[in-house]
Amino acid sequence: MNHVRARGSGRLTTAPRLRAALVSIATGAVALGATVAVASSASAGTTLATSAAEQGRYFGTAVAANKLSDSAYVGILNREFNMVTPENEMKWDATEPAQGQFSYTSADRIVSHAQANGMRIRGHALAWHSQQPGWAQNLSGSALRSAMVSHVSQVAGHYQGKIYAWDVVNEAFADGGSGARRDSNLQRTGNDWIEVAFRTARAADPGAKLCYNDYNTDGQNAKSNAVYAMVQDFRSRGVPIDCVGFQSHFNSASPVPSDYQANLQRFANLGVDVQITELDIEGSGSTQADNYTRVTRACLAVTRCTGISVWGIRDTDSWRASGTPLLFDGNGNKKPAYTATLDALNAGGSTTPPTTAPPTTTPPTTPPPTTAPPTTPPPSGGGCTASVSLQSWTGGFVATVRVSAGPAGLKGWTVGLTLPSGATVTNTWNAQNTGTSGSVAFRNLSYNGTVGAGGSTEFGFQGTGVGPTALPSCAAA
Ligand code: G2I
Repeated sequence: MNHVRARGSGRLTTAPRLRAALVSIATGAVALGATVAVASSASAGTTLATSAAEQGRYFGTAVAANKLSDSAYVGILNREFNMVTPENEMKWDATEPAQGQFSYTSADRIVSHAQANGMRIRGHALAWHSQQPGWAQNLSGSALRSAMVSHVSQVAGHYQGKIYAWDVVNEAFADGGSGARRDSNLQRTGNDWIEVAFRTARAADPGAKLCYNDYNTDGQNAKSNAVYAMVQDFRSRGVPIDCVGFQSHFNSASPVPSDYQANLQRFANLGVDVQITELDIEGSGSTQADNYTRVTRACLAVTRCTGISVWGIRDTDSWRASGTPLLFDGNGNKKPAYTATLDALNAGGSTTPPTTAPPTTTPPTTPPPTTAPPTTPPPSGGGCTASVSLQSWTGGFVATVRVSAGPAGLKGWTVGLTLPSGATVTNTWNAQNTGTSGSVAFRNLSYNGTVGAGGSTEFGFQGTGVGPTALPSCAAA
């Protein structure tokens, strides 16, 4: 059975047919053989990026565009990291300094650098009470709401297809025990501003994971409980949210919480990815190193923790440089915290080797039964299967379709889907559709037709009306 890990596997409490559609739908099943248990062995990664990749994670950093001319900085960046977050360049004040006039030069420099060096990009941040341009600070009510929607749509649209995950909304909850939303001009436009931002971002860049990002939510407390309740509510109502970012700015006054891992896990259990988005830990030496170890281990222990980003490269690059919170010193030398992080990545997650000897079994003395080869033709579908996961809301949906190759692999594929009456495809990515209602066919593009044996690829589409509930068909080209 296909396992759909894509967004949209969240619970819907509306119509049963929608609920049914959330279950992975597969057809044309091809037996893929026995599951192979992969034991994770000790590895010898020598950089943060490669060691994290061996654990199925990324390792990222905040990047400042004006440092891309510093060769020492770029040398470390290119060697150690495979995800970048523009530290300030994608914020509202940077990207829309005058209303309706967009300025992408600095952010584009970072995006180009990342793309040229095989790094992915976390977008930061579309809607935030802070670092708003002056003109937005002076707006309120529906004028501000429209300006926010336009901003989210324009910026996410500009970077459509280039962003791994967007911090759609940043820091929207109050500190302390109230569990309330933070008061801000955005909050005063109405409590639904957050979900409106997420829906707008999804429409503008359906392929990006959409995250809520905050600080002081790293352990279980009133603030993180409030975020948790929001994410749970969004998932139940089909508001498109895929991930939660935990900034993880730590120091002695705000240490790594004892329930850090448990807190990541409870969010992951809501069906979202979790990411450590702005990690820095003030201090030095082995104390700092131990804290980095704890954070790294916590992420590795949570399957849906997809990666870790630190908030800068060298201590001198940090927004709080005097606290020396990063992995490299001002001269670019690796600190004990670096070695501890790398070691924790290389040690992997819950891979403690068994201490008991494996049971010794006497080999069977009778020959194994010989089974005749199956006489039934392989299931239809020409060597591929397709499964759909849906993100639905009243009046619309986003469908993510996973195409999985059978044992022969694929050189091209076509997925057929029947849409319920009244549904229309408005936007497709990573595939070309023929038809927009009724029976719709989706064909691979030039870059994703070839899929190795047992491998898979994803495409998606957005539509109005109710999303598909019928089984998709899949055929190899
Ligand atoms: O404050 C740490 C981070 C907390 N979470 C959200 C992040 O976006 C935030 O990043 C920091 C940047 O690291 C700073 O670099 O956000 C600050 C602003 O809220 C950034 O500081 C700003 C200064 O306030 C500006 O005066 C300066 O022009 O950096 C700008 C560019 O250097």
